Amino acid sequence: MSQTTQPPTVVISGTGLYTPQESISNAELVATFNQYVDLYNEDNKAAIEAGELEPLSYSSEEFIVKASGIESRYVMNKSGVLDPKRMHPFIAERSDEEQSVQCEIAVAAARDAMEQANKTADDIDAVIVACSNMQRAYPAMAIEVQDALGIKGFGFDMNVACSSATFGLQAAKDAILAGSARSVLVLNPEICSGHLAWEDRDCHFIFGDVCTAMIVERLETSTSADNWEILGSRLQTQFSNNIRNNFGFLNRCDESGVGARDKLFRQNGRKVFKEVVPMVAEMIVSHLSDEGIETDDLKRMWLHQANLGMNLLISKKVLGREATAEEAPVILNEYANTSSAGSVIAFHKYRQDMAAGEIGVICSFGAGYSAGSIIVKRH
Ligand code: CO8
Repeated sequence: MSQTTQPPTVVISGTGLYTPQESISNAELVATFNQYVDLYNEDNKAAIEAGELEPLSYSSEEFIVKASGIESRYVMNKSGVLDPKRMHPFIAERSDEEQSVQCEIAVAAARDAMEQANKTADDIDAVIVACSNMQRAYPAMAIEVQDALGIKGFGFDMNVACSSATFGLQAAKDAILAGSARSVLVLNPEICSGHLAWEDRDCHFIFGDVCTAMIVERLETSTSADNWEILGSRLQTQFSNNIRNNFGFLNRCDESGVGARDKLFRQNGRKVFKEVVPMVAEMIVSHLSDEGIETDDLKRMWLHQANLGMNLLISKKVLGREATAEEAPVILNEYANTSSAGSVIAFHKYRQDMAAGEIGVICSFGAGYSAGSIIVKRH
């Protein structure tokens, strides 16, 4: 007679957050942007009057809050972004012997998560750095972080844009289940300010910088006071050009494109909104149903934080009614869109009130398109 063994219970046993010290309000952002518009229109007066160039238009605080729900964003450097003659952060290059900026913020978030999970470097076998943009091509950011923390084992980078954290979580869970690691550190160091076109009114307000961290391990190895069992994970991708950034190592092979607008983030926000909302709502509903969970039993949705209207619509489609602020917590008002880190910030900040046995979903969506749903239960 064959005996079936239950797969081990995999948990998120700790989370960490690094928040940059500097923050930019919509009022500050718009004031700088409008000064930039005045300078641009003055510099290009002749071409604009000759009809060869379109003048730029002002941005507005009212528009930003109404269209997105964003009120401020944290950044690694404020003075560069708020200089109308510069319009991007100052982040000094460092020598090969110094710790890189992205590694530094990842280490800060990692220490926070390790403390919460009661883990030392010796307990961890793998580091995954999962985010929208890596600071360099190689060596992998994850290997630098691994070295900085004194973790043995292995590390690798992965990029699935805004869904990097959920994809990283599934990769971590799978590594634990396969036995290739006892405990995995997943990091999302998002320095979005470095690849945002601050001169473009359509998107200059959207992004902020942050880093999140998670520890994933077996329940039986956890000594944390706060364990979240991963009941199931589901990932989905569908190719779309509606969110795109063409920055890459082949750029220099065609000088005509170097520094062109397409080498920074750009999107067709309306289309993204329309196409991604139903895709994500259907994914959560079908994932819950396949796991045998009633939507009435879903206590919380830690959704990707891109747009308030989007989150209100997704949570309404999932629940069949409007979600309360507790059911779908919002952090994008303070942090803006922090790409893959958004849903993890929400999970980090808004879970302590939940009781043992209560269920929530960490959900990401963004460029690719890519979407991820991780259903968790408080242990
Ligand atoms: N101030 C005043 N007016 C403005 C501004 C502004 N700042 N910006 C645009 N307008 C104008 C437009 O020109 C337009 O005018 P008109 O009607 O005359 O043409 C009007 O306002 C309406 O503009 P939109 O249609 O663009 O406005 P929306 O209501 O659609 O709002 C949003 C725009 C907020 C972008 C919205 O569409 C949205 O949030 N969509 C969802 C996008 C989304 O979720 N994207 C996910 C991207 S994140 C991701 O995948 C990670 C990528 C990697 C990270 C990159 C880091 C840099």
